Amino acid sequence: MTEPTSLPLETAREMYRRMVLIRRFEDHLYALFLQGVVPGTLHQYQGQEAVAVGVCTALRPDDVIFSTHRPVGHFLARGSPARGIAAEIMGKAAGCAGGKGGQMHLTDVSVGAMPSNAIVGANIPIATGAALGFQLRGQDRVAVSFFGDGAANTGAFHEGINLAAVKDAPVIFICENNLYGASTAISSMMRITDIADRAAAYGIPGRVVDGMDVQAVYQAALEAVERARQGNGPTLLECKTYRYAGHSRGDPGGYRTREEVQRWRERDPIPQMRTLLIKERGLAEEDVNSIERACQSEVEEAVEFARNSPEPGPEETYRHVFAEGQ
Ligand SMILES: Cc1ncc(C[n+]2csc(CCOP(=O)(O)OP(=O)(O)O)c2C)c(N)n1
Ligand SMILES: [Mg+2]
Repeated sequence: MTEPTSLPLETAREMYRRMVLIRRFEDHLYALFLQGVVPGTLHQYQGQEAVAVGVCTALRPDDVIFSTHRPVGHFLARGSPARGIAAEIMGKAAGCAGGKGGQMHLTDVSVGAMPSNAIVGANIPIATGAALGFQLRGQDRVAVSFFGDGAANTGAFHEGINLAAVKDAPVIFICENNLYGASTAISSMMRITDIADRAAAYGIPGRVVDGMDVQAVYQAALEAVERARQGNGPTLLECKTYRYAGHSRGDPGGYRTREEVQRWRERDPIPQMRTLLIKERGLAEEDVNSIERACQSEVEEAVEFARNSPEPGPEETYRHVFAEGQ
């Protein structure tokens, strides 16, 4: 595992906390889903935590992120409260989108997490647009687009990255290559092994990153963010990662072998970071245990809050359809 000596202990500790929070949240939601408490479906993020946390740790509060149908990890990593996310997933009025978005359409502009977009690839040109807005206003803010390997085969990927490249837009493209787009293996969708190679076609840097190593993701993201902030344009980072769950609830993931899942689980980013904090950074095991307990309580409290919250009233139906005060 990469261990940059410059990483402050507090940052490493916080990255661990956020990864554990995501894992506990997703596991808890899955259990509730099986009990019939969670409506709709879930697209879960277990296994990919190092990507969201590594990238979001490299950002400033005034930067923005654009997410996908699998947004929970990105939102928790960005600091959006677990309560609002849990309530949104349960369709409650206290949800971060007022209960009208559901699991795939989280939004929390207060932390720079723009409305997540379930149309595969669609946030790529939108993030480019936000970045061009920052550039036109002379701001040194950056936009991040998270998307999957499947999205890398959409027209929006080409259009969004190409435009960002020619305009030197301050945007970072984070491709989370988890080897599958729903049940389709990447090997049957593209001839190349590394999606990062596509960056060359747009004349921008492209890098492959170990998406199971939170510090490696953080370092790569930090460089890309600095490059964008200084006006030198976008970067494509391909994070090699894996989702432990099926594509969505109801997908048992039978298109993957047990051995493959096991191989990736052996490289789980959370125990890796736990070991590093204790063995290399000198954190007491009890400190790490207390981080984990605090995450568990935060998740349980958020879910309890969400379960006890009311649904949105009928008067909410037409709110947020048109801009108010126009
Ligand atoms: C344009 C579009 N086509 C198809 C779908 C249905 N769909 C939802 S998620 C998904 C797979 C996306 O795979 P990937 O981009 O690799 O993201 P991952 O689910 O692996 O995170 C598909 C095909 C969609 N939402 N949007
Ligand atoms: Mg995928």
